[in-house]
Amino acid sequence: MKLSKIHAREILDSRGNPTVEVEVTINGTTSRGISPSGASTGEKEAVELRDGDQSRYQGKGVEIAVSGLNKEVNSAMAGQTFESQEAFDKRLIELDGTENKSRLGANSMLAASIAFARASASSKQIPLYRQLVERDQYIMPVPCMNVVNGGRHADNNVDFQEFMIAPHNAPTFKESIRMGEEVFHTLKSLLTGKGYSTGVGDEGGFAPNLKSNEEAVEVIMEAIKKAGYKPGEDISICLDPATSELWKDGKYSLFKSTKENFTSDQLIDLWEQWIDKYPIVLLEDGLGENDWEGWKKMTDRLGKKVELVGDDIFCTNPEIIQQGIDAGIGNSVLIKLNQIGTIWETLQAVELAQKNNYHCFISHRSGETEDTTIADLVVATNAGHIKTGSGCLSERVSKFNQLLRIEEELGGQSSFAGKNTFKKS
Ligand code: 2PG
Ligand code: MG
Repeated sequence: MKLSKIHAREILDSRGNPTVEVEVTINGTTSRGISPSGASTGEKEAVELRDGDQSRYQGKGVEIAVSGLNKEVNSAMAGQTFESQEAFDKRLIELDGTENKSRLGANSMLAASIAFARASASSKQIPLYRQLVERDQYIMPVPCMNVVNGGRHADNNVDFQEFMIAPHNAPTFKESIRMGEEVFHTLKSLLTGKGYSTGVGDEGGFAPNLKSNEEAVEVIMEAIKKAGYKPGEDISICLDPATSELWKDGKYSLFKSTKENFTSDQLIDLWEQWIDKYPIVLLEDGLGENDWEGWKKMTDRLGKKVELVGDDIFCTNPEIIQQGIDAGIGNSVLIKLNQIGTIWETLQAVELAQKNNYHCFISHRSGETEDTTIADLVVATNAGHIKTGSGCLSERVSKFNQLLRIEEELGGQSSFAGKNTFKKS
C-alpha cells in the first residue's frame, strides 16, 4: 500500500477543545482519523501533545502536533509502501523515538494510525472491522450505557464517575439498544418527577445532585423496572467510580459529597455491599491506579462475583497489563486507543489480555468526536461489550449507529454477546 500523503489539521472535540484530525492517502484513497481526549486520565497514558500557548484555546491548542505530522512525518513517510498496520505504526513509533509518545504526541499518532487503517480498508473495499481482524463469525457487543454521570465528568455532587446499564437479555444489538434507550428516557421522567435536574454530563448521562452516591443506583433500578424490565435478568448495572481521582494522602476521599475518607479495605467493603444488594456485573477502577496492593485484595474478594476492569491501572499498555496478569490484578482490561496511541499496539493489548483469559472492555473517552473507530474495534476483537456514553449526544450515539449498520451488514455472521460476556473468574 503506497502512501502518498499525510495531512493533519486542528479541529474540535465534544467539549469544544482542539483535537487532531488526520487524512491519509493510500492507493489514491483518502480517509480520516480523529483523536479523542480524556479528563480522568491515567498517569501512565501516552502523552497528549498540547501547545501550552495560553493565547490560544487556554493552552489546549494542538498546532505543534499538527505541524509535526504535516512536516516531519509527511516528509519521512510519503512515497513509501507499508504492507500492514504494524509496519505503519512501527514507523510512527520509531520517528517519535520516545517511550511515551511525548515528542510527536499520542493524539497525532493515533489520528494518523486510524486514518491509515481506514484508508487501507477503503482501498480494499472492505469494512474497517474486517481490516482490523478478519473472522468468520463476529460478536455484537452489549452496550454499557452511562446513564448517570458524576466525578470529573459532571458539576453535580456525585463522587463516582459512571453508572451504566447493560441491556444484555436481547436477541440482537439492535434490540439491546432499544431496551437501553427506553430505560434512559424512563429515567429522565423519573428524575423530573423527583424534582431533579435532567441536564447531562460529558458522556450524556444525567447529572443531578442526589442525596447520596447510592441513590444513583436506586433510581436506575427504579427506571429499569418502570420501563418494564427485570433488573439482573434483562438489564444489569456496571460502575466506573474512577477512584484514582478520589485518591489523596493514601485514602479515597468523597470530595464532592460527604467529604468522608475510605481506606482501600473500606472501599472494597462498600463495593461488596453494593454487589450483594444490586445486580452489578462490572466494576471498573474500583480502586486507584497506584493501589496495587488494594487491587490484589479486591480481586481476591470480588473477582469471582463481578468483572473487575482495570482502566487507569493498565492504560491499555501491554507491558503494564502483563505485570497485572502476573500479579493477579483484576480480570478485565479497559481498552482506550489513545491511552497507548496506535491501532497496532491496541490490538496487541487486546491479544495479550484475551490470551490470558482476561476480558476486554472497549471504551470511548469523555472528550469524543464523530470518529466511530471503537465501534469497529469492539466487533473486530469480539470483546463483547463497549462503553460509549448514554442514550444521547451525537458523538456517543454515532458509535451505536455504526454498530447498528455493522450488525445489519453481518447478518448471520454475527451473534449478540449477552450476559456471559461479563467475566467472573
Ligand atoms: C473512563 C473514561 C471514559 P476519561 O474513565 O473510563 O468513560 O473517562 O475519558 O475522562 O478518562
Ligand atoms: Mg474509567
